[in-house]
Amino acid sequence: MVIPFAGCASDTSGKTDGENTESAGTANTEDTGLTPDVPDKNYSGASFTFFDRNEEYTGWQTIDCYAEQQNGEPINDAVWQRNSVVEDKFNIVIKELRSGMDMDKTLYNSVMAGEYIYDACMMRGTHSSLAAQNGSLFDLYSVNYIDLSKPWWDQNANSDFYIGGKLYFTCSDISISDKDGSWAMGFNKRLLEDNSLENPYDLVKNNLWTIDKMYEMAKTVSYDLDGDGIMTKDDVWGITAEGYDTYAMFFAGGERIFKNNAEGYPGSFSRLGKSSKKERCFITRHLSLIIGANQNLLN
Ligand SMILES: [Ca+2]
Repeated sequence: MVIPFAGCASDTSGKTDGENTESAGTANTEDTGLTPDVPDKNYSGASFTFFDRNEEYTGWQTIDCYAEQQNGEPINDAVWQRNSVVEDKFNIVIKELRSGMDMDKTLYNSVMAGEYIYDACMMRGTHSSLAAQNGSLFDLYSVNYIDLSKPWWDQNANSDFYIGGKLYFTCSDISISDKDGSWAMGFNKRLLEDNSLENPYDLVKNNLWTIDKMYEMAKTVSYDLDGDGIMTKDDVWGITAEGYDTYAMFFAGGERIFKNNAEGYPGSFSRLGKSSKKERCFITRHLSLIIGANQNLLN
């Protein structure tokens, strides 16, 4: 899995109307009382350009901001329909430019050159934070017509990415990438039964589901199935995972790298920061033991 992507808006002229329009023009007839509160205005055919990830991102290229034409694929066609409605409503032309793994550099060079060709960027978290630091992005709170309190903005992302009284990037319903990148944990019921292990659902309900418990259960079921003395793909593993799962478990456990102080700047290192060095080592070691690349970790 991948850390949820941040949708980064880089407005160039205060005409950021295309952001809050996901539901516009759809067949949704339910009146939620929610409106984007964007004034009717004719932008005389002005362009609004998304800067998106290209095929270098394999399964994570952007597919939710722009569609060239309808092709029968549901997401593509929904995007096309949404953009068409917005284009007609505001008399704008929605465009897309794509880039590979150097998006932050491409954006930076463009901004420094005064080109202002990108209006909104869909970049990975690392690129977003670099772009925020090098001055490529606007503070979303300063952009006209973006109301970050609306429910289509991810309030957790707004809160966690807020720094120094500014928010340079966040997540919203415009993207499905963060939903595609949601972490989930499954378990093998037969292995649990065969090993007379506790029911994970009950452990969760009773607030007893911990990293220690998961580790203990995983060790119980892991064994050298083919008896060759080493653990390989042909054996029974208590956990299979990939590297980024470490981060997911870290954050899902309520941990944060830092928390802002009253002035809105990183001021404390929440639970990890308050814990002793010994405790921090313990947590890190456990996460590494469980999720790490060591092939023998559960042997
Ligand atoms: Ca083996």
